Amino acid sequence: MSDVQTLSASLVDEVRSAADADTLEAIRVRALGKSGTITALLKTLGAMSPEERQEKGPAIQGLRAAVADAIAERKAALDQAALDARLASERLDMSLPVGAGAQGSVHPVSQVMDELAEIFADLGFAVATGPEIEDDWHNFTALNIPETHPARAMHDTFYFPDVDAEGRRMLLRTHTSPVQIRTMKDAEPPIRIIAPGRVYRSDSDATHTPMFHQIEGLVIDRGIHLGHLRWTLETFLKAFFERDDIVLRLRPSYFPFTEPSVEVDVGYSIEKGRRVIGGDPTGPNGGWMEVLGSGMVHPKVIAAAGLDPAEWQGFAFGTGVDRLAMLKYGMDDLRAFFDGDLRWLRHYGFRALDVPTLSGGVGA
Ligand code: 2U9
Repeated sequence: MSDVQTLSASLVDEVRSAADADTLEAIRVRALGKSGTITALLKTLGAMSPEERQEKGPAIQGLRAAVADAIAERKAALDQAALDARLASERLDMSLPVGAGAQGSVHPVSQVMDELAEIFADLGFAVATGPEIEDDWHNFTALNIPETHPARAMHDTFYFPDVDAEGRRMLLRTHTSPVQIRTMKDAEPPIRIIAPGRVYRSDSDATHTPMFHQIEGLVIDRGIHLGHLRWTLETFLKAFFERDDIVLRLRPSYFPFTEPSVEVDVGYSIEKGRRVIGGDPTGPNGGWMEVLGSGMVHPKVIAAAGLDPAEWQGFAFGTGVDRLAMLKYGMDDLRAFFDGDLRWLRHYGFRALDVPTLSGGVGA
């Protein structure tokens, strides 16, 4: 029996001084593994006479339990030490002020997208997104844009050379409207969404870049009319430009996906020698600026998305996010948005912690 006691004492000693998890595991395998010393002792019990087993059994079982307990205890201590070391080395003090050397800023496009999401969330709109690589059904056909429409011409749309598995032509979406088509097909009305994102058109000059950002909105419900459209856009523009004296002018227009279609102008005026959105557009040097396209969703578009146009009506609108940013924050060259020039970003960028909120003033 003293053999068992000696073995127990020496194994428990070894376990207690194991410096790391690997050493501990090696001891466990050597003692309790398939061909371990304690396992071998346990096996001898089977060959013993009942009397001998009664005498030696408790000692051998006690040895196994003592070593197993010691291993569990040591393992817990090693795990705790490892966690403490990790916590100490990975510590982040979230209460530290952002230092003078703080790097990076929020791009005006991201800032404006966040502002728009905040404003429309307050009006009950969810944000919807979809793929930038689309097929021509979602991008054109469902939106009542026939094969012969100029928007489908090669010079406007970036087409991929191959068709997809179902034989559809693939393209870079030219507007975010396919997102609304997908939502109408997937969700039950009523629907209130905005769809912000990148869109692509083969066009490039001082006011056009081949990629730009759009935001579109869609409301589908029963009994929706132009009055809902007008109120929504007026409420949005007042919140976005942070002024109450915003006046809207709705002009008849044409888009294939809306009927009637309306272009929305916003009044501007001159304040302290600068042109600003808001104020009296009929005053000296005041005027109107087009900011949005919109209209009542065409019954053919409602039907293409699988809804009954006799039951469901809606309005939709669209505008350029980059242009909204330029109007609000005073940039004059669209191309600079995508140059990645750090001096421009430092000048026009926003601090990462200045998250737009309605209560704080969206563009605070
Ligand atoms: C669905 C139904 C209708 C979205 C709309 C406009 C008018 C519009 C452009 C203005 C200039 C975007 O920045 S721009 O290029 N947009 O004028 N967009 S109505 O109409 C939709 C969309 C989806 C299902």
